[in-house]
Amino acid sequence: MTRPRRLPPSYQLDYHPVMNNEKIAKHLSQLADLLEFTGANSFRLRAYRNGARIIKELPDSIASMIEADQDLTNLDGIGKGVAEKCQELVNSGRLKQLDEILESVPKTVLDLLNVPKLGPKKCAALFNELGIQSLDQLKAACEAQQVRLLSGFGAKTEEAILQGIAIAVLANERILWADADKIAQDLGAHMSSCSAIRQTKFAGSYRRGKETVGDLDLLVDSDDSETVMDHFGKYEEITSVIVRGETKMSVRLEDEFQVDLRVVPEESFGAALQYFTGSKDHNVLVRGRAKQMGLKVNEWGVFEVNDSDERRIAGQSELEVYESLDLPYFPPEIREARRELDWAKNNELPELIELGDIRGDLHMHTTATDGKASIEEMADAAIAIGLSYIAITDHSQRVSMANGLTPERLLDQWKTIDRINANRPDGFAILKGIECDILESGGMDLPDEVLAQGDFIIASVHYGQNQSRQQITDRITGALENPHVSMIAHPTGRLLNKREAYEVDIEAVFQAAKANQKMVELNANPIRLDLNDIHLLAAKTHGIPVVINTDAHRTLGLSNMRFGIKQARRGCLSAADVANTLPLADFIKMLDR
Ligand code: DGT
Ligand code: CA
Ligand code: CA
Ligand code: ZN
Repeated sequence: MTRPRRLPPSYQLDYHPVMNNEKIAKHLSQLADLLEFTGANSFRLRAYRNGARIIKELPDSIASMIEADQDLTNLDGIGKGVAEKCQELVNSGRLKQLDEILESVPKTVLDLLNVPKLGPKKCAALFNELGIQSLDQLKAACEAQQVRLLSGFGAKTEEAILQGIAIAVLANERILWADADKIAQDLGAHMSSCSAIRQTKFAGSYRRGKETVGDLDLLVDSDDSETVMDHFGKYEEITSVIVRGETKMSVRLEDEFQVDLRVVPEESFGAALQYFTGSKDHNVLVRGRAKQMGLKVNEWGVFEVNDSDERRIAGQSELEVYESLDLPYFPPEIREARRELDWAKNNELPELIELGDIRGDLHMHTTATDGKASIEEMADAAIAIGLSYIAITDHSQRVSMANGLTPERLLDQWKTIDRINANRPDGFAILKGIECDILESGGMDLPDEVLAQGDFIIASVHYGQNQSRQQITDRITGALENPHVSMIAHPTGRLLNKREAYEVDIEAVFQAAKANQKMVELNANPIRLDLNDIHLLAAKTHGIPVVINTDAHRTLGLSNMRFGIKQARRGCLSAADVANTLPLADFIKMLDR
């Protein structure tokens, strides 16, 4: 391998910490996508896409490997071409080839790739044959019925594209909470080295734990806004400054993601935090309450207003703001103007679930199907994070592309689990489970006499997601009527920013779950978060036990539980509403109902 060109130290410092594996992967897959628009040969595209996938999941930093002069081509699936691109990225922060393509292909074509079911090939055809460069133009072309004329498209595809544009537009505007969290952690760390700052807090939808976040709202408690803004401006991920005022500054990071900074004095910090946490509708209720009491509340504090002057009675802490209005402290996740004010009035504010309440994780995969770790490795990782039981729930045979389990392989796996359990001295339990598909025609993918031998049977819809509302609802309620099924997984099938929920009558699902004493899942994968917050509150109201699961496909996936907890809190769930907060014996009792 040729030695990477050594760059002046300052230049390296600019890029090394920034060019992490995730970014390298993103550049590579963008390069592949854009090459597709130029009609490049597919062999190279595949190499870049594979490289991107591998690098994204690599535990070691590519930048450090390059710095240590290690040969990247020793990594499985990384060839000379990809290795060279990595070097170029780490050394210069850019890819010359990518810059060149962008001179003739506008970057907005990449937005087309966010339309569900529109792969790179079809997007390239739209660009090359119809000159479509953006979602707006795509919409216009669909409406003018031009898209259906292209070979390989047709009226049905055109219709589907038109429907998918909305989700693609949204994907451009909002990012997953988990991705916002990465930015917040990183930016928070950057801000913490500024000595002019007393405290920082992220407010807005991020603080409320909303499943997707439009922009980040950063509040800083300081008397020296110039120093704070200078420091903020040095954050290495900033691509442009939108506006800088006296105490406010807005910037864009990569992909146009916006961060709003506000510097506020100590005596107003709590009021500002309350105001900018929102939601807007919650604030309307709070202001209404203040008005009733003859008070005024804004981002500077709570004030008594007399004819000529105002006197501040609260503002330094959020708690103080709420207390001055005779209100309890509202956890940010429930500030959505749903029922929180009524609950407060009746002293019924729920005590929300916390990560530490969780004792088990009942949905995960192993190397037997599409997981990356063995049963024992998953168990050890679960023990390490403090769980006392798990269920191993690989896919069933219908999911052939994930090597789904036949009855024979499943029964074998369960024997193995029995053996592992028998040899464990620590009391940790592995439940024998399966994520059994609900077939397109209805009914379970594995025979009853097999399911009867398991401890925790999950029913899932993976195929036939385009069926009618009646068909899908019938399939799910049918599964809930099966005596061996314990829980329905990711009940609506939505993938945030990627795929709408399938058509399902969720109320009918709840009725069936209730009638058959079954559980419903809150899938904690940050792209699923399924059930959503509104559904969760409905499930709670029906008294249907919710199970929060990670659906982990590797040991690290078990740590996704925290995303599920955020969502559960938004759904106003307490520990008592969530079955996997129970000790094992009680959980099993609940299964045996
Ligand atoms: P996002 O960014 O779209 O995910 O949602 P938020 O809730 O973070 O909204 P954002 O960033 O526009 O504003 C942050 C908070 O500031 C919002 O939740 C409530 C407060 N806020 C902003 N503008 C207004 C306003 O015009 N009236 C009131 N009452 N509150 C506002
Ligand atoms: Ca925001
Ligand atoms: Ca904002
Ligand atoms: Zn699964």
